[in-house]
Amino acid sequence: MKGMIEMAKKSIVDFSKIKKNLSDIPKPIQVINEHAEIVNQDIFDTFSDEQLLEFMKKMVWERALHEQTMNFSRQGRMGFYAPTAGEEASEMGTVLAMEKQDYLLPAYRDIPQLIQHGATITQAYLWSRGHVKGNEFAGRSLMPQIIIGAAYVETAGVALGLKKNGENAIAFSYTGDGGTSQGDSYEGMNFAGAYQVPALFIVQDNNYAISTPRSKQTAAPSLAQKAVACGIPSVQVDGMDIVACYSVAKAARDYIIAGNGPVMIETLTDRYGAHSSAGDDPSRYRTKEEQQPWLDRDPLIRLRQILTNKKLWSDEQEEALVKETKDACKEAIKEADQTEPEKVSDMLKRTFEVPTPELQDEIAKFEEKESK
Ligand SMILES: Cc1ncc(C[n+]2csc(CCOP(=O)(O)OP(=O)(O)O)c2C)c(N)n1
Repeated sequence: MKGMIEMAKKSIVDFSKIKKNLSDIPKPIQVINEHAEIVNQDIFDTFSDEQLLEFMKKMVWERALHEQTMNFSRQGRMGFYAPTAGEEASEMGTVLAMEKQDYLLPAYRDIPQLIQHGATITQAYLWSRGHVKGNEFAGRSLMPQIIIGAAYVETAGVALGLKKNGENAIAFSYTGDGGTSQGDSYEGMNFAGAYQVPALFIVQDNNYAISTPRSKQTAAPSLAQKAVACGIPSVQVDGMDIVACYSVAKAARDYIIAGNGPVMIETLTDRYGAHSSAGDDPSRYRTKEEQQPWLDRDPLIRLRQILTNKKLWSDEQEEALVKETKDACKEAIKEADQTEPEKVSDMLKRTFEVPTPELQDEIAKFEEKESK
C-alpha cells in the first residue's frame, strides 16, 4: 500500500510541459508587414497591379462607408450599427476571395461584406433601423446575426445543405474573439467537422469584446486552436494585411470546395473605435498607449505606400473615391428615409405561417387602427 502511494508521487505526465507547448504556434501569415515591406515575394508576385488596386479601393470604400455611416448615427439617423474602422483588410480580404454562389452568414460587424456580397447600402441602413426590407438581399446571405457565435451553427446547417445538394459553393461566416467563447461557436464548428461540410469559419480577433480584452477572453494562446478540437485545420493571419487575408481565404476556399471539409481562419485585427453606435466609451477600458501599435499597423497605410511607390495610387484618387462613397451613402439614407414605415400588423402577420386565434385578433385590431 505504502509502495503504491510512493509511486503515485512520481508523475506519469508533465502537464506544465503540455501547457507550455500550447503556446508553440506558427507565426501569423503575412505578405506585407507594417513597414510596407514585402515579406513573401512569391505570393505577392501572384497579384497583378489591377488586383492590388482593387484591394486598395475596397478598403478605402469600407473606411468611407464607416465614416459616413457613423456620421449618420451621430445625427440620430441610424439604428444599431457596428463601426468597422481598422478591420478593412480582414473583412474585404476574406470576402473578395469568395464567389457569388457562396453563402454568407454575417454578424452585426459584417455589413461591408454583406454589401460586397449583394446587399445595397439602403438595405443595410434599413436593417440597422429594424425594417424588414433590410433583410431581403439579392445575394446569398442571411441577415446579420446579433447573437454572438450563433451564425456558426447556422453556417454548419447551410453548409450541410450545400453538400447534400451537390452545389459548387461554400458557406462562410464571421464571429469575434468574444464569439469564440460562446458554446454556439464550438457546436457549429464541431458539427461542421463531424459532417465534413463546406464551411469557412472566420474569427476576427479585434482585441476587445465590448470592454472585455482578449487577455480575459480565454487562456488559449490562439483562437485558431479552438478549431483543432473539432478536427478542423486553422491558421492565424495578419488581419491588417489584405494581401495575406485574401490569399489565406482563397486557399481555404479552394481546399474546402475540393471536398476536404471545413477550415477556420483567425485574423489578427483591431477595432479602432467604440463597440457600437450605442455609444460605449472605449477610453474607460482601453489606453491610447495600448492601442497605438495597432493604429500604426493600419491596413490602408501599408498598401497605400506600396501603390504610391508604384505610381498606381494618389491622394486625388483616394479623395475622389471617398467622396463617391460618401455620396452613395447619402443617396442610400435618402432612399431609406423614403421607404414606407412598417406596420405593426405586417410584423404580426410574419410571426406565424398560420396565425393563432389570439394573433388574428391582434392583427385585426392593428389593421383597424392603421386604417384611420
Ligand atoms: C449570446 C450573446 N451574448 C451576449 C451578447 C451581447 N454582446 C453583443 S456584442 C458582444 C461582444 C462581442 O464581441 P466579439 O465576439 O469579440 O465581436 P466584436 O463585437 O468585437 O466584433 C456581446 C457580449 C450577444 N449579442 N449574444
